[in-house]
Amino acid sequence: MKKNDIGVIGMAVMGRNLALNIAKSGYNVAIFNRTINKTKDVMLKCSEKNISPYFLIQDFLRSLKKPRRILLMVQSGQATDDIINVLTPYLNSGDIIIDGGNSFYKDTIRRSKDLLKNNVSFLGVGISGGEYGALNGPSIMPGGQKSAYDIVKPIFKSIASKFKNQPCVAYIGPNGSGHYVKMVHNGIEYADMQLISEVYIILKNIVNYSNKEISDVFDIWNQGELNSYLIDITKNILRKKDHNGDLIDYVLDEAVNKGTGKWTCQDALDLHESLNVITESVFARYVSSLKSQRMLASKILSGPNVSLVSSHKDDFIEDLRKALYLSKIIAYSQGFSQLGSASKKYYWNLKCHEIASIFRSGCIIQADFLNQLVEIYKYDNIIINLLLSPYFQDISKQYQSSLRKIVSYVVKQGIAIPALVSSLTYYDSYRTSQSSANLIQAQRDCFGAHTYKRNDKSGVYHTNWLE
Ligand code: NBP
Repeated sequence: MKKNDIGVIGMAVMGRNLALNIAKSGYNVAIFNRTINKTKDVMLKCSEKNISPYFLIQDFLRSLKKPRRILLMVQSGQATDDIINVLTPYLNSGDIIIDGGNSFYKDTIRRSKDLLKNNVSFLGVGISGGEYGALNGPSIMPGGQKSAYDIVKPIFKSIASKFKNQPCVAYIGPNGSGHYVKMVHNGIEYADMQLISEVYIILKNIVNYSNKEISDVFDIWNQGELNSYLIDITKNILRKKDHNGDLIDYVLDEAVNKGTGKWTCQDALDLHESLNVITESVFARYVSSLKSQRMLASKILSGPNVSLVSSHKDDFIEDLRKALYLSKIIAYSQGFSQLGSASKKYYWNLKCHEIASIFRSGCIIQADFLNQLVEIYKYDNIIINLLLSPYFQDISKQYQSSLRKIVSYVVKQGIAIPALVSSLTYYDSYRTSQSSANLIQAQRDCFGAHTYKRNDKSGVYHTNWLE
């Protein structure tokens, strides 16, 4: 009997679409799901000849070519450990487990170590692009043993999205690095989405534009330097109708999250990375989820009346475009700076130009401006901050006053724009040669004898400040 090239476990939306994508690429695929009805449902709906369903894990594993390649597409966390425990007794030396879920990178490091004891390879693979990407071409971020990656590479290259004919997959590095890059990718995604949603609320509440007019603005912006997948889908979302009018007006304003943004921020704190744009974007989702409290507070707490932009609308919208672009650059700078720190801490040797390069198609944060990142990192993989590269320096010089104008105008209107404000705060903090931290050091030394350094001579000092 013909053996399968790969097995996919987990027939929810991502697993089934990846299995179909792999089968479309000409590979024989075995599929398995804990609840057998989902496997039956895939078979009912798919016309691919080279997909075979299995209802017993032993049959599924027996059907695979050796070394066996098993792609897990199950819920991250306990479910992933559970399925690995189910598989472990049947695995042989050389078999490869590929975790394509959004697993926490420290879990990946642990699982990798555990499985290696039995000579089983473990790849922690970030897969981005949602259900559409899974079916038609995702961006793939594989981490783990290079020798195991080389065995699955042909499959990944066939199914990945293509940017100018180049597959959006690149070996990221050892153990948890692939999942780490996916985690930070998701953190950047949170910031990108939050920034776009702040621009939407400004156009709606301050420019007084209809959804159609806002959509038209995004459409125009999408033809320039802001061109990206997220702007493109936003343009389309704002045009979607239902029987009551524009569907967007009926979507409850409570943003949900699955935790990858939170992990990115937690890790940034450990690495001492200033990740304020992404962190504020996570907090913004948390505040949004307090809908009933917000409804109550809206009746109790006061703020200014919104004064609409009536004259110079075009100038205001152009400032808004520049503010969005500069803020987006700052969010990506922060995310990539975090990748640099993690790379140093874990000795991953991350190649930022390759990471930016595989983000250019198939994934949620794909954007034209990633071409700039690729060029910058090709030239200097360890640039201390993207804002210091000649290209982004230039944009910052030209656009910072627009960001400033937008932030000050909108804050005066009492409309919350945490990500735009954080971008400007970061920008100004980063370019300050003399900050207020001297006072913090003095306070620390005053109440806790924590000592301080001086700017006029070397050494460590303590002063009895209150004497
Ligand atoms: P879900 O994250 O909703 O997971 C559902 C799958 O996990 C089902 O197949 C379910 O089997 C299986 N599962 C669970 Br729950 N507990 C299990 C257990 N103890 N043993 C075996 N299987 C178990 O599916 P998804 O949205 O397709 O995502 C799959 C993975 O890909 C996740 O890690 C997710 O974070 C990641 N991801 C998702 C997206 C996206 O856009 N959805 C994008 C990128 C990455 P059952 O049918 O028997 O309950």
